Amino acid sequence: MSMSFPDEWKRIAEKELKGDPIALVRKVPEGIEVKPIYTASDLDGIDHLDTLPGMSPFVRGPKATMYTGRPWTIRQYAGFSTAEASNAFYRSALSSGQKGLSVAFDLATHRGYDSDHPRVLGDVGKAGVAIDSVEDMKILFDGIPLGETSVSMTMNGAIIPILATFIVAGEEQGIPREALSGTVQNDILKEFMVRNTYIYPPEPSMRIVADIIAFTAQNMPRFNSISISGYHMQEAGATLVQELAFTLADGREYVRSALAKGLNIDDFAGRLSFFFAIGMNFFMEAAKLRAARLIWSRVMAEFNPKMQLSLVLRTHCQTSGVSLQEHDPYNNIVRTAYEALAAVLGGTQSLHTNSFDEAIALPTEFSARIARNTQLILQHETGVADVVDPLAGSYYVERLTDDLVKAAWQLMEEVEERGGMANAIATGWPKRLIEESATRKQAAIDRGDQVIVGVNRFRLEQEEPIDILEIDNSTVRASQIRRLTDIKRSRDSKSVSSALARLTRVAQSGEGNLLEAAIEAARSRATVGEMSDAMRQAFGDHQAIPDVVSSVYGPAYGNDAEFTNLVSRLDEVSQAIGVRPKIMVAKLGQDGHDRGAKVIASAFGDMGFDVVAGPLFQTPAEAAAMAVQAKVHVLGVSSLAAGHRTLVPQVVRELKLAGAGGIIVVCGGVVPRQDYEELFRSGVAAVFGPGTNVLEAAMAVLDLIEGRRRN
Ligand code: 2CP
Repeated sequence: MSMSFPDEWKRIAEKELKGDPIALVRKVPEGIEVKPIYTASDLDGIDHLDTLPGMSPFVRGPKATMYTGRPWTIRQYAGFSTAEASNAFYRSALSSGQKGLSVAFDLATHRGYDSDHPRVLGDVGKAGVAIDSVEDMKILFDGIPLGETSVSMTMNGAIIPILATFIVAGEEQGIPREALSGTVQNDILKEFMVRNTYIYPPEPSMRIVADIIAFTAQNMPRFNSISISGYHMQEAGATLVQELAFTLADGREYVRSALAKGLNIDDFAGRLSFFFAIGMNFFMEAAKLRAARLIWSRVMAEFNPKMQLSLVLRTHCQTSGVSLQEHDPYNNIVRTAYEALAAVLGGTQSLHTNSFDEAIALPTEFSARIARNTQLILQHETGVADVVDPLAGSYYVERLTDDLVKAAWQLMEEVEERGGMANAIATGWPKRLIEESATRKQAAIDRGDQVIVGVNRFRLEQEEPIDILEIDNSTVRASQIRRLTDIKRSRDSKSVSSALARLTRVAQSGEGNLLEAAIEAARSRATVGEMSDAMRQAFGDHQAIPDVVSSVYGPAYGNDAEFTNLVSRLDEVSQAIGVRPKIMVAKLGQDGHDRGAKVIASAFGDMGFDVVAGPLFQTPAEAAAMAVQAKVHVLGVSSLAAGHRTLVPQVVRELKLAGAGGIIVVCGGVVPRQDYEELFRSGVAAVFGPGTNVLEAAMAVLDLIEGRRRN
C-alpha cells in the first residue's frame, strides 16, 4: 500500500497535528496498515470494482437482489437441558420473529457419549441440549414442521449418529429426507485446529465429512452438507487474515476429498456453506465477507465447475463471543449490535446475535429476546436492507477488501506449499500461528494498548450481579437416563446389534456410506453413544498432544515495569520455596474450549512459572493424579462450558483423597460471580473470571503460594 497522502491534505493535517500524519497510520494484527485517509487513488489496481452482485466474483453478494429480495435469516443458536425445554424455547423464538433454527448440543452429545456415560457427569444438558436417540430428536422438533423450517445443527464429532437421528425423526414426522432443509457443521478440520470436539483421528474423520457430502448430494438436495467455519478460529485468537485463509483452505481441502470420492463438482459445490465470526473491527469485518466471496470464487474456478452457483460462497455469521465481557455486561448489547451491522453490511445470509450475558452463563429468556430484537430492529427499522452492498465504492472498504484478499491468498499459498490444510494441521502450524496471535492479543489488552470499555478502561467501581440461567445438571441427567432405559427395554435388541455391527463393518472396510448405515441403526433405536462406539471400534479415538507456545507474551511486554516486577517477585518466591513455582493448567470434562488455558499456560511460562499443560477431557480424578505426580504447587482449572460447579469441587476432593490437599486449586474462565462463594466453600482458593488481567492473576497465584508456605 502506498503511504503517500494527498499533498493538500497533508499540509493541513500537519498543521492540525503539529506533526507528520504518518504517525496516525495504525498497523493492525492482520499486518495491514490502516491509514487515516483514503482517496480515489487507493482504488488503483483493484479488479473487482465494476462487478455486480449475483455475478462472479460475487464480492458484492451471492444474490443479485440480496436483502431487497429476501432478508437474511435470523437464526439464533440455542439449546439447553432437555429436548422438551429446548423445543419450548424454539417454538417461542419462531413465534417472535426468528426465521431459522440452530441447535446447540451438549458436549456429551458432541463427543459421542450417551448421557449415562461416566465421563460426562458435568456436561449433560449444560452447554446445549442432551440428545441420546431418535426419541429425543423427535421431542426436540415436536410441532415444528421440518419441511418448512430450516434447521442448522452444530455437530462435528458425532455428526453421523446425529444426522441419522435427525433424518429418522423427519421420516417419522412424515417429512422425507428430500424435503429436509438445513445445515450441518460437519467441519472436522477446524476441530483439530481450535474447537476440539473431535472423536476419531483425522483420516477417518475426513472420510466421514466426504460420506456426508456424498449422501446429501444424492438424497437431500435442500440440505447444506457442511458449514466450513472460521468462527472458532477468531474465537481462539486468529487474526481476520488467518480466519479467512485457513477457513477457505479448509474448504478447498473438503472439495478435494469429495472429488476423490468420485463426486462431480457441480453436484455438491452449491451446497457447501461457510460460517464466520464478526468481531469489533467494524469495517474490516464487513470487508472480510466481501473478500471471502471473491477468494472462494477463485478457489472454485480451479475445479472447473460448469455452474455459476458452484462458485458462490454463502455464509452464516455469529457476533463474537470473545468480545463479550463479564464487566459492565450491558455494554455487550452495544457491541453485538455493531457486530451485527458489520455482518449485514458484509452481506451475510444468516446471522446469530449473541446475548449480553453469554460471557457469564447461558442466555436467559430476557437476554435472548434482546439479542433477537437486535436483528429485527436492524432488519425492519434502519433501512440497511434496502440497498444491495451499500459499502461498495468506499475508498477504504474497497482497499481493505483487496488488501485482505491479497494477505489471505498469500497465507493460502503457504498452506498449499505445506501440502494442503490436512497436512498443515498435522504439523500443528496453523494452530500455533493462531495461539501466537491470541497470546499477543492478550498482552495488548493487559497492557491497555487495546481498549475494552469497562474492563481495562472506564471500569465501574461497583458491579451489580445480573440474573443468570442455571441448569440443574443432575435432574437433566436423571431424566435422560430414564429415557435411555426405556428405549433399551422396548427396542428389538437383535436388530440394534446387527445394525451396529453393519456400521462397524462399513467403517472398517472403507466401503459403503457411513450415514446410510447409521440411519438403519438410528431407526432401530440404537443410541448416539452406541453408534459412536460402533465407529470407535474401527477408527479409534483421537488423542491430541498438548503443547504451549512460548516467548510471545513475555516479549510483547518488553521491559514493562509491571512485567519486570512480576518476574522478580517470582524469583523471590522461587528462592523461598527452593524451586520454580509449578502450576498445572487443566481442562475437565468434555469442554474443549482451550484458548484461555493456552494463553494462561503460555503467559505463565514466559513469566518463569514451571507449567504443566494437562490434556483435554480429563476427569477430575485423572487431573488430580497428574497434578500429584507432577508435584505442582497450584492446579488451575479452566472452565468455559459451565461444568465448574460439578467438576471443580470434585478435583479438590480427589486431591484430598490422594493426600495432596496442600495443592492450591484455582479456577478461571466463564464462572458467574454467583458461583464464587460455592467454589470457595468447596476449597477453591481463587476464581479468575472473564476479563482478568493475566499479570494480576499471576501475582495472586504467587501470593497464594507464599501464603500457603507461611501457614
Ligand atoms: C435468498 N434466497 C433468495 C434471496 N436470498 N431468493 C431470491 N432472492 C433473494 N434475494 C433464497 C436462497 O436461494 C434459499 O433458497 C433461501 O432463500 C434461503 O436463503 P439462504 O441464503 O440459503 O439462507 P439460509 O437458508 O438461512 O441458509 C444460510 C446458509 C446455511 C449460510 C447457506 O448454511 C445456514 O443456515 N447456516 C447456518 C449455520 C449455523 O447456524 N451455524 C451455527 C453455528 P434455496 O435453499 O432454495 O436455494 S453455532 C456456533 C457455535 C459457536 C459453535 O459452532 O460452537
